[in-house]
Amino acid sequence: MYTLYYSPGTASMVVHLALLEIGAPHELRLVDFAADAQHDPEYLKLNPRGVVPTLVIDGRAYFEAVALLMLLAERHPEAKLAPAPGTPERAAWYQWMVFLSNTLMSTYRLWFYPGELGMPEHAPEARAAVQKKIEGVWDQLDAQLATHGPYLLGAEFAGADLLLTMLMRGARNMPRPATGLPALKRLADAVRARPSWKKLYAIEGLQEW
Ligand SMILES: N[C@@H](CCC(=O)N[C@@H](CS)C(=O)NCC(=O)O)C(=O)O
Repeated sequence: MYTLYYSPGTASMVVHLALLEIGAPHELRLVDFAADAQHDPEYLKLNPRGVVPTLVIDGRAYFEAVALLMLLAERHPEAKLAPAPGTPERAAWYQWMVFLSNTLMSTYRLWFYPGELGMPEHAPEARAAVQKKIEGVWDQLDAQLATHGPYLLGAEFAGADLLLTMLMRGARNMPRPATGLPALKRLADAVRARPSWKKLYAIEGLQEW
């Protein structure tokens, strides 16, 4: 049994999607951002940075969405969220998981939380720099998918595609949404058609995108 601390439509989505893809029994605990529950002292004991997701396994809490996705893929190989260990596809899977974490996820913090840049609101140059970095990653990914897609690993869907689609969703209100690029949109459409995506929308009460 897993316990996932989540907030609808946030970085916890990818872990929730993985649990649904696997069909693993799990309990959901809402972290109510409106009530600042992510900074509740009890929650901070589980997740010291006060963010979601947190996944509790056998009474022990773990954090970082991409690490949790990797962990679930490893614990449930039958769900095929990752290619078999030791294969070139597995190597590419590690590559893209870490790439998405290092490039988009870390930069999203700077876009959505200007306080992390030490400013209450973005100075125009800071906003432009963060936007440029994100858009450069979309261009790279679109080129990758156009030549080696339709999925990040080529012909086969994997957990990295759940992560990428969640991140595309996060960019839906940015000046240049990722789905404006054709190969990225094709991948997003394929992932949004999956039963896990639809089920998550129903459970988390999401509508847009
Ligand atoms: N790198 C972290 C990022 C998590 C993160 O930024 N979560 C956001 C939601 S998308 C959050 O909890 N924000 C609440 C806050 O910062 O107060 C992870 O992957 O777990």
